[in-house]
Amino acid sequence: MHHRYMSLALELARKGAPDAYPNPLVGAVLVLQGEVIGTGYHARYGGPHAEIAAIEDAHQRGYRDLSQATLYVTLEPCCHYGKTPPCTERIIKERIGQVVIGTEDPCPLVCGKGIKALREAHIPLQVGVMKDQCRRLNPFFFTYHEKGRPYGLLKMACSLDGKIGWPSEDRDPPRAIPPNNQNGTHHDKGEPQSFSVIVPSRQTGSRWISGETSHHDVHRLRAHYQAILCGIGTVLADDPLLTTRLYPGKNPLRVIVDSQLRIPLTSRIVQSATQVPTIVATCASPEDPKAKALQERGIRVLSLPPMAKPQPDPEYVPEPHPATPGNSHGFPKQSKNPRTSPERVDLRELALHLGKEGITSLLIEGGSRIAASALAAGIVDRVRLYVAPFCIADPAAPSLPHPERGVPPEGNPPFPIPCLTNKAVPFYAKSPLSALLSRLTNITLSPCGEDIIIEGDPCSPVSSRK
Ligand code: AOF
Ligand code: ZN
Repeated sequence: MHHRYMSLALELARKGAPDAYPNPLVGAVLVLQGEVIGTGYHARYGGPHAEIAAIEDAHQRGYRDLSQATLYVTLEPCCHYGKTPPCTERIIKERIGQVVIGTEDPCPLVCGKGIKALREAHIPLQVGVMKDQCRRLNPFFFTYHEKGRPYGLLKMACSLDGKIGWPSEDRDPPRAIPPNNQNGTHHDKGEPQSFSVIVPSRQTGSRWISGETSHHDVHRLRAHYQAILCGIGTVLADDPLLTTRLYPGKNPLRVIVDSQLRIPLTSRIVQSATQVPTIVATCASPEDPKAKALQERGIRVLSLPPMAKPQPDPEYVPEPHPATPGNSHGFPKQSKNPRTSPERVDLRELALHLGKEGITSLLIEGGSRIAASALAAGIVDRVRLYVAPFCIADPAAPSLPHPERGVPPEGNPPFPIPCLTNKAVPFYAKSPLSALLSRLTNITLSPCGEDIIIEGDPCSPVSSRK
């Protein structure tokens, strides 16, 4: 019985996204003698809380006496004055008969104190009904309060063979057209396609790997996130805007990781910084003339200490990857020769800093390097891949990052993964996509136009780091 009403409260809560953010999504249901007499959810940041909305709804429907009613609420009622008065006071004032709570509120202002206040008012309570679902409803809110950093979603688009772009000399290739459909009609309207190696055609299309539907979906996703992180490599290569212009929603704070302040003053990011809040995170000094020039254009320059470097090793020689004996083109470790690699922004410090500024959700977009660094820094809670239905099949094209070994250098063959038979390892089994997928858990698949969205949580040890 409890499950039925708590499920309804969960369903209601979801309607609050994205306008309730960065507050949690919360739903509430009032039940009297088996009948739902009031429902509510936290619909917008700064607006009434779910419990209050449900109480008002019951009153409007003519139910004034709630002393026999049970309130189901997905999150512990608050007991503090924030943008609204404490829900506990209202629950006590209304003399609500019983309260069933999904999960405790991790916010230090509440955190058990709401439950205590209701107990002290002698209101019968049940806590922890559908606790897991109620926690999973708010990954941003719980990650932020429990880890002190935003929830990180790493989003990338790739081809079936794990390529995230075309070789650098071919920056503007068209979207792929299968070889049996070279007359330019779109492949999702034609015959079922065989998944042999499909060579991108140069006749029509755009430079996007993912399709139009995925492109829209990314803009929708951006509207749900408070901040978006991107590396300078992507800014230099694509000159992106990183806004939600294809979806009605708030633009996230843009955070560009640019350790050496290479961002061009003519880039679209800099040009639009007076309209869209933007941070450039760097190892350069705030006194650097380039930092000053950026600040004059509306950018916040955040100078962070560089990532601690491993001690320089005078005997350093690049190691071939153990899986490719004798192959001097194996993956290098993520940091190259420590004597020559430039200072890099510590993404973990950056995430903690964003947490201190109240950022609860971070969409990580960008190239293989930023993705590999984010995974290694333990700031990725979920990976979301838009997988396009073709292969790029060009060894010189950049690939997805290896979850542990960093970025495969362009031009090198894909790494082999262990194979149970002695047969030749099929092309896909060698793909960086399979390598990344093998390090994800809780995988979900969903169609997105002609692409497939694959999501998963990075396995420990990467995700277990706080
Ligand atoms: C509830 N019900 O529907 C929500 C709660 O600034 P305020 O007043 O909106 O308070 C925000 C805090 O209240 C938020 O950090 C979280 O701890 C709690 N959210 N509590 O009882 C609700 N949205
Ligand atoms: Zn409240």
